[in-house]
Amino acid sequence: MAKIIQEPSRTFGEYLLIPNLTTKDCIVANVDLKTPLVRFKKGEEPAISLNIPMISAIMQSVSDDKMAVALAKNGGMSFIYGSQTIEEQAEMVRKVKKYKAGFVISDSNLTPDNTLEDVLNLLNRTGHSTMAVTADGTPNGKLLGIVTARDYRTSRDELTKKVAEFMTPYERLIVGKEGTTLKAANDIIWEHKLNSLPIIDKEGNLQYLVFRKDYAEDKENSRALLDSEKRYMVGAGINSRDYAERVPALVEAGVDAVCIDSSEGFSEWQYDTIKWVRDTYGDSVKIGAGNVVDREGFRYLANAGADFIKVGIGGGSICITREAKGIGRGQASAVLDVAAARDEYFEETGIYVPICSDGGIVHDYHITLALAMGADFVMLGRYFARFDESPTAKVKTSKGYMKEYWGEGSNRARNWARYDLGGKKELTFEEGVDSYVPYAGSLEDGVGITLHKIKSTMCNCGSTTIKHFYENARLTLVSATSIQEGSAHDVVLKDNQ
Ligand code: RVP
Repeated sequence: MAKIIQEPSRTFGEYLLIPNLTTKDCIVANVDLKTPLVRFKKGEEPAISLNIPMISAIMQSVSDDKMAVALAKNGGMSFIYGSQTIEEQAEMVRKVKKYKAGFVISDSNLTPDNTLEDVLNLLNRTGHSTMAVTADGTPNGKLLGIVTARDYRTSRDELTKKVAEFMTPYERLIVGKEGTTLKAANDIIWEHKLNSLPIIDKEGNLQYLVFRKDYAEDKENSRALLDSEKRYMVGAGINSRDYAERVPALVEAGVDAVCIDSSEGFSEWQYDTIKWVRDTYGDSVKIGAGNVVDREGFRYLANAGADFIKVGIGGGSICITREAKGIGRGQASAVLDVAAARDEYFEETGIYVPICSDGGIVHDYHITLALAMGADFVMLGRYFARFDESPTAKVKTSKGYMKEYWGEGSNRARNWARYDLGGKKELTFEEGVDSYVPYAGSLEDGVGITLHKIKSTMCNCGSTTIKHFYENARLTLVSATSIQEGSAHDVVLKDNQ
């Protein structure tokens, strides 16, 4: 007979925190959001900790190399999407590991044979007015010149005019040599009143561009998530089908952690994937698994050896799994249940397996609630998709600027490996939608505000660490009427607020 869990499955919006005593040392500046990413034994330190409890979703519309750099700079980690070829994904990981603050790999490149029309199209696509002209049009080809907005006039020049006729040619460029420090590059920029400085290798191939505006990058961000060689840390999504080829390529590219990306992770396929990683690499490759929503799912993956376990089915903003398949659980109930299972497992085995609340974060305070309920960190898709650094187009709509955001189970992404249950290698029905999210500026600004809110609430609850917060948090369920009381009410708002 079917077993019915009598307690309804609940989500974050149904809870509020009750403040605890705020002592005088409990101030925002004293809050430390450091949190474990991977399993560790009682009394030991985890091999990897995050500096902020936020990771970005394994999605085409969220996590590429640019997002990974921006998030690692701010203390979190991106898991680069796996619904692309192994080579493309490994290349993104490599770019993050090779990233040098202030040194940009040129993303707008031309050959001398391109035309002014090509320049304008490229400008439209990337929004970058400085373009490198290389012999083969690649970012690391032989440098032949540079085109900036100062090199052409659309009112006078023919659209068919060749780049070779109006670029600033190599002979007239000031360039830096490979190995130049950011400080030295900036000195050259200032001395010659340049906007950008190409850096070339001994053969004259373009390596990087250094921009005047990036000078601030020189200053170390104290939150940055760095490996032992001071490179940004980055994760990558994998699936339970091609792991024997994908994982070695990612490891070779320098990945710090991989995570099996699946809408439902309580499966023998995940067990086999984790086992293969352990048999091949021992503990040296860190692997997350999921998603699960209950104690049974957690214990299965913890016993398999997962380094962290993701929680959540069907709560994602673009996710229609619950409608399509009738599986899932309210995100708050899932986190509470799995957190209890993690604590029980720790008591029993002395091994702490961190859990990640994945999807369904609508307001910043939902992150705080997830931490209070026992999540060690959260994974966010919609939240990060809104920022400049996400890989998708910024579009002007009647409702203002938007960024595109689509699910991995949508027809647009067609990530069959995430949803397939051993059938044909294709997406048979959609479990996600294609959408817009309101554009929200730079990641650094957005994350800064979110972290400040989380820290403020923790102070209200008398905590300066996530562990203390979880151990002492008091939550209350809210009624539908008291939810109404929570936003502005019984006043007439001014100016369409
Ligand atoms: P959100 O942050 O609410 O946008 O949710 C992001 C999460 O949604 C992802 O981390 C993933 O678990 C899930 N997802 C991604 N694609 C889809 C889908 O197409 N159904 N769901």
